[in-house]
Amino acid sequence: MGALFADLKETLPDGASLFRNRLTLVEQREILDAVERIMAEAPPFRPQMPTGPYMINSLTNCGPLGWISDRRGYRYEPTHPTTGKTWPPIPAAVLACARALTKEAGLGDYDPDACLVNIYEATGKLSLHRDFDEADFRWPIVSFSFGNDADFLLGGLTRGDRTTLLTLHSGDVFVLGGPSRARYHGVRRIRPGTSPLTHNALPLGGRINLTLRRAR
Ligand code: MD3
Ligand code: FE
Repeated sequence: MGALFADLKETLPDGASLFRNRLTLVEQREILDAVERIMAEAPPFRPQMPTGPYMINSLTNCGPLGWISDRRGYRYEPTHPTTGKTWPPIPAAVLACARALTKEAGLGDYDPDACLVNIYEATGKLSLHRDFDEADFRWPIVSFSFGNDADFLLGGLTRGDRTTLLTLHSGDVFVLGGPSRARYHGVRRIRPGTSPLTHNALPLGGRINLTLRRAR
């Protein structure tokens, strides 16, 4: 019994819902087509952190607000740091999927105003952090994964808390609400050759992650 159904439902903490393989390959390609257009209008950049070093992954944004970082700090801005143009809109299919799944997760209506596009090269990673540049943590974050698998770490409310390793696959959608919204998390590494998906928007051996947020 346990063996047959063990991997059908993963045990996740309160407020975290992982919708495995929610997007078909066709849907993934359509969203990456939209990401490619976003990148053409809002070129990916590697932000400098307030502490000095540059981030490992490049990023861009879509939606009314975009997350940026420079020597002055982490924040949301309505315009791209180098082009000065407003960010392109969030693709309708992404918004619709995020709204459907937050509802399915029991988290009610969702009205995100920011979408961060994280671009991982084959060697990309993201150190353990919390997302707390947003005004109201009652809004969930919804994450979409594309390309190679990511070894993802979900921690607790304190940096030193033990972490759980989850592998995020292309087509997975992760909803983080409730008390899990404030958890530490990070990406330990990308697993090369784990996705059949190739696309102009995807770095060779890499991965793209979209996170929708309500920033203000
Ligand atoms: C758990 N991105 O952009 S997505 C980030 O795969 C970020 O690119 C990772 O962490 C990535 O800030 C992880 C899944 C995710 C996003 C936000 C969370 C997990 C989270 C917020 C709280 C707890
Ligand atoms: Fe994060």
